[in-house]
Amino acid sequence: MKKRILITGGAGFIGSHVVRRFVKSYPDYKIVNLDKLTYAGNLLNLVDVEGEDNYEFVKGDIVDADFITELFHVNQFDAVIHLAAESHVDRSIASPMEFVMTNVIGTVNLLNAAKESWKGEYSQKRFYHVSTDEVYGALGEVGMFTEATAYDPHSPYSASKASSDHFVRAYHDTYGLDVVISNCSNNYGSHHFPEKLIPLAINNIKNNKAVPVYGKGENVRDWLWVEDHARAIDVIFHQAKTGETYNIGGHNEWKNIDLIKLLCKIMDNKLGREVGSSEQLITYVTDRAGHDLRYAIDSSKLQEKLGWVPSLRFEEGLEKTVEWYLENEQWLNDVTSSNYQSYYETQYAER
Ligand code: NAD
Ligand code: TDX
Repeated sequence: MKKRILITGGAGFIGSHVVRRFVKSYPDYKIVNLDKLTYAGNLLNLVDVEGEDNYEFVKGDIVDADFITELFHVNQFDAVIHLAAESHVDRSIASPMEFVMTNVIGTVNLLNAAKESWKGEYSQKRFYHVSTDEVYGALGEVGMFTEATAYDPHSPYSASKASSDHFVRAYHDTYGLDVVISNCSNNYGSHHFPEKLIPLAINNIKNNKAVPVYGKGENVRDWLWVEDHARAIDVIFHQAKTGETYNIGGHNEWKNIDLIKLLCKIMDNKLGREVGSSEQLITYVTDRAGHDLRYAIDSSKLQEKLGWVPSLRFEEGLEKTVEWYLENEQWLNDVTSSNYQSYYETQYAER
């Protein structure tokens, strides 16, 4: 095997796309997927690669420092691609401590294990930290986040991700660890857990349930096809210089309400419903606390230096996404039948 790569959070939404891409594209890499299998981790996301020789799944918690140290000792990794995180903003408002533990302490545990295990060979190793555009805070009507934008996180989620980014950079500056960070905008696509806006709306429209839109629906997000994110991670992992940061985004800004209306149209069409019927499910609910108005990513550095460009138009990607959810009813039933239901009831009961 040419490289042994630890991918954390590989059973989650983006992680499963990254694991699939690396296992299939690099048969000479050994991919070890470490995941705690929280409510968001689902091994059904990876059934198509679970039998591959170059793939191994390990269940474990990045917050457990002894376990992480031992894992590095046994596996002698060449690189880490770190995606494991608590990722949902609303959950971070309800329970911030879990975000501190996994996103901050978990990341520092991984950095410590890499620092110790890779001593004397930092230039041949790489620690890739996957982060978010939310660390930059919120934009007004104009402007975009660049790699030089100052951090200004507002939610416990984005504050925990910002903190982890700072630790990753500190380990580069202080100890010389080879690190790379990317900050990506909102992803969408298959295997997205239905607590997030797009899969939640698809699931609710399908079941003729209210589609909750926070506030007036005027917040803007910049949406990227998840497979384009996985491809960007591949390119950056292999080509970025040590210590570099790359923004990843789709140049694809949508007001939430416009996005939901487009989704309603696609769903009416796919479900053979009368045009306009799904829109009647839209229900305005109490706004998210500290709700960032607008995110927009300037990804020109990635496009110009490494030649990455998004591959799909949003309308096309959204239609493919809807098709995936309608064709994978069992997946949706499995994830909505357990813990998720009680979370859903608590989250929306008071709105
Ligand atoms: P997700 O919630 O779908 O998946 C997270 C995965 O991490 C799950 O499989 C979960 O079981 C695992 N995990 C959580 N805590 C763990 C722990 N303590 N130890 C080991 N594993 C643990 O998240 P996602 O949307 O796939 O996001 C992946 C990464 O990408 C995160 O770091 C997130 O901040 C970042 N990101 C996400 C988006 C987005 O739009 N979803 C955008 C930009 C960046
Ligand atoms: O029911 C809802 N109604 C609603 O109006 C939900 C769940 C969300 N929203 C709004 C809030 C946001 O403006 O839709 C927008 C998107 O919300 P989320 O899907 O929760 O995503 P967001 O908060 O933007 O964060 C996502 O993108 C950046 C991911 O969850 C993060 O992990 C990533 O870092």
